[in-house]
Amino acid sequence: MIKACIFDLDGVIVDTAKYHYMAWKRLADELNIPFNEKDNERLKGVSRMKSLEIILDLGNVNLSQEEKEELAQKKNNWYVECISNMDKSELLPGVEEFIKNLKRKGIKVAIASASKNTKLILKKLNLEDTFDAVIDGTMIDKAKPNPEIFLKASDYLNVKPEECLVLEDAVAGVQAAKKAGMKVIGVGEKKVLKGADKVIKNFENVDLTLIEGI
Ligand code: G16
Ligand code: MG
Repeated sequence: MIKACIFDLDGVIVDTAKYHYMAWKRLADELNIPFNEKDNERLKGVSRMKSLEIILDLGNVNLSQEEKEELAQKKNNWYVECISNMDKSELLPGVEEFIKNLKRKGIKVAIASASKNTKLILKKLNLEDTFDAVIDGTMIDKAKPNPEIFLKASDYLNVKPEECLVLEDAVAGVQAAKKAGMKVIGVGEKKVLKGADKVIKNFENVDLTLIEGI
């Protein structure tokens, strides 16, 4: 039986990917590296530094650790500027109602996001007091597809991994959840999120029957 649901943030609760893209695109343009929306798919769910390395690879650019840290910081400043105007209207359709229904049933809810800006985003969305646990990029050493972030969430919630259900939009996230021994519902395209137990397009018209018998 499912006792807790662990939500990814970007792509599940809110679409911050478009803001990440805007900031990365600005940096890539500045570095004269060709970078488009298709390339951007590879950055989803991946850490900030790993994302930068993917972009530098596209341009065959080699930099020192110090230079990379400077660029990652620059991108993050632009990104934070982009999300500073975000509000509740940017919540993905149906997800807030779904979370409310889970809580009414006594099912615990958590966030597990690679983003180091998770707390800021939850504040902007007015969701800072909604979750029983929030595990973000500042609290983990190993990024998805490593299961660390989900195991930490199950630990904080005091719910066994096999009683946790993860909701994820990224392939790396689905793999991480499976490695953690959890059930996983993919949010997005069935053909992309092959490893998930079930896949939904979004949370519109989704009720708790989704998690029954999973
Ligand atoms: C999110 C995004 C990733 C982003 C990562 C780190 O992960 O999907 O594209 O690179 O956070 O973000 P930041 O630069 O804010 O630390 P998730 O796990 O919420 O999908
Ligand atoms: Mg995601």
